[in-house]
Amino acid sequence: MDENRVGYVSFQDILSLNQEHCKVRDRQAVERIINEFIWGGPERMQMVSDFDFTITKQRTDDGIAVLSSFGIFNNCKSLPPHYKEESDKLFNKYRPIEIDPHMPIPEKVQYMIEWWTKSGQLTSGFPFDLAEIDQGAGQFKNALRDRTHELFDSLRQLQIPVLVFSAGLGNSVVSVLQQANILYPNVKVISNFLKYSDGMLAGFQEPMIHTFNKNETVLDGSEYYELVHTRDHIIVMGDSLGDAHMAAGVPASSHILKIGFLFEHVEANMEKYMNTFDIVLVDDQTMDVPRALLGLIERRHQLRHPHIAPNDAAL
Ligand code: MG7
Ligand code: MG
Repeated sequence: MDENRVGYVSFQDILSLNQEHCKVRDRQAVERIINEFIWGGPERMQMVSDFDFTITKQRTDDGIAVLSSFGIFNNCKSLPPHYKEESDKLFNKYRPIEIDPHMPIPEKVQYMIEWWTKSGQLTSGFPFDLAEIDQGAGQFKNALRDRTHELFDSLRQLQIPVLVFSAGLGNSVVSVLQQANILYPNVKVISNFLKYSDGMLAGFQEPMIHTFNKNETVLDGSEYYELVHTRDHIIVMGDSLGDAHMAAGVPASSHILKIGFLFEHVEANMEKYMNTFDIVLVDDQTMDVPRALLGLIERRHQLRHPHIAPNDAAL
């Protein structure tokens, strides 16, 4: 990408990237990739986003804690008496392993498979009305990052496919997105969905999506892969270090821009986040940065295709 090319955008001119809480390790690399995105246009873009605490907020204005997608399920009233207790036991055993900074990933993978398997077994053999999830999820449709609606509206207008990729519970994810009115046709949720057999819950549907296989390799050969495999300009968003690898499995020539939302233990985590994500947003509870990037892509697109949006061409 030629810096002297007409229309080349410099890092310093993108206001949202120059905010104090927006940390970028390699400004030149980010500038280059953003210009590739702008020149490639919406046709070559796709977005891959985590759900829990990425589409939902890490911190709300009213201080109400946001439940995770599994948390929404665990909070349902009709679950068997010991369900929550057993589920908490599993969480207390496996969660420290999931985030252990010392254990090698291959070793963790075994434990994660164990966790999701045991959780599936626990989530079996009793009736459950999905309306309960809708009820719980409804509380959190207003706990999405500020201007999430605007972001999803732009993505829809530009016909950019969005993959919401979650190792959590898909039924909760879908319910929140649906009740927030952002589950547009260009949005696809890949996650763990409840399975039923003879009117009873029977664990989760295949394939199991856990923390360390949450990437586009699990999509191989799927319909979604067919839809996006030619879209080699990818924005990835997440709040956990593992989320940075969600676009693994796409062609090696792809340009991937990784945005990480950092909130907890900022000091202790900063170095790892900076080494893992291209852009690290510290306690940013908005979608303003991804929106700014889409805005740049959209503006150039409209200038090239003025017949598509004649009224906005002057923006
Ligand atoms: N996570 C993974 N599993 C469970 C579960 O069975 N119950 C609860 N409450 N949490 C679980 O959003 C994905 C995250 O959810 C957690 C099987 C893991 O920490 C995982 O990263
Ligand atoms: Mg998350």
